Amino acid sequence: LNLDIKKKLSIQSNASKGPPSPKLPFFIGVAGGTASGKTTVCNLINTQLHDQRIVLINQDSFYHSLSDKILQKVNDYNFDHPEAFDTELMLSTMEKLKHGQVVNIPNYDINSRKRVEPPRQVHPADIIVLEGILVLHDSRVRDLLNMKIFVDEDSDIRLARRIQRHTIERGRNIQNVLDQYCRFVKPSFEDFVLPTKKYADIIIPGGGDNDVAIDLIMQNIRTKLGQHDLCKIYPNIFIIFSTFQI
Ligand code: UZR
Ligand code: MG
Repeated sequence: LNLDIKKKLSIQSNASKGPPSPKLPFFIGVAGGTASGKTTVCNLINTQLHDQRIVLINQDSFYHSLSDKILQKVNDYNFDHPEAFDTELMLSTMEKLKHGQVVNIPNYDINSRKRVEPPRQVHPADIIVLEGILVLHDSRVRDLLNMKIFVDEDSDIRLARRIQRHTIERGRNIQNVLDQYCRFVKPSFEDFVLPTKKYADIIIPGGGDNDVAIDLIMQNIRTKLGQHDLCKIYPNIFIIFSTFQI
């Protein structure tokens, strides 16, 4: 039996030789309606995981650059529709990050509604947080995510926050904000954003103000990160444990 264990262990040690496998990042997706508290949740995750290499990426960076023709009728443009985003580019960018490559994240200028230079260069990290209203919409993007979060908040609270954000902070006209909300933001939320809630691993009621939910998520991320790392560094660890049980 002793010989058997030694033999098995020597197989294990041989198997673990060779170049160390590159560390795969842990992907977290944070979705939810406009002004639901997504950014607050992402900032809390970022602050609490400061001991890790963590990168935040916003889906807004992948908005299509609008042509001057479309800009002439910008009030008729639906920024809350899945097709408003360059999802192919977002997907390929995430895949590159997964394989440890440096990527360029487009720099979307919310005032001109165009991509501007220079893009943001992002190096591979331990944790990548992807935030946006529709990050759970595309199944290929969902499949890349190790943890899917949906931030839930009452529609009236979200509307109140959105009015405040768009009028006071961005200097827009209240009538225009309300028109856009009723024509595009609300219907697209119901048609495209809300249906992605079913894909979430975790739903946070009360947005970023839910301390208990944030604590639970942090514990879960740390546990999952530990498992994620162990499996990557020691792919045979579970076989070694079972060997000792003989
Ligand atoms: P959050 N958005 C703009 O207001 N202007 C743009 O050029 C691009 C996007 C808005 C978009 C969406 N809607 O509701 C919101 N509109 O940004 C998503 N109209 O961002 O989740 O932070 O609210
Ligand atoms: Mg936000």
